Amino acid sequence: MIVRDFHEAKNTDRKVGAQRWNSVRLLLKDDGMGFSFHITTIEAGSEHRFHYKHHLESVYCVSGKGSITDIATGETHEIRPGVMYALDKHDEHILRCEEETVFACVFNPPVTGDEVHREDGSYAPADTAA
Ligand code: 9YT
Repeated sequence: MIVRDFHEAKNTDRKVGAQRWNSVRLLLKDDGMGFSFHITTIEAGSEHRFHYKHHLESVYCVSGKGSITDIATGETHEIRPGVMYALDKHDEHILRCEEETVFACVFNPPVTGDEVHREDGSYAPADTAA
């Protein structure tokens, strides 16, 4: 069994961040679960364009307020606590957070821990360098 405390993990290199977001990766590829599990916090008043071309991701809003726009369809959905979105088609999207917003996120295949967003908003495939 693996047991980890977010409040401890956030003070280690499990916490990564870039422009106006941070993410505490509670499970990574080397944990052998077949997915990674992250708690992501996005700053109030920020907007992010992501496109996980090589990963499937589902995201559950724990707290905060915002919206997500599906670039392919132009549809915008409200994000509030209790809402989940799943990027089942590797959907390119824009995430806007009006308030600081906290998400629980799962990636398949799992993130290794070294990924940073590339110019196109993606992370590298799991079997190549970040
Ligand atoms: C909300 C969202 O897309 N989270 C993605 C995970 C985060 N960017 C990370 O851990 O890299």
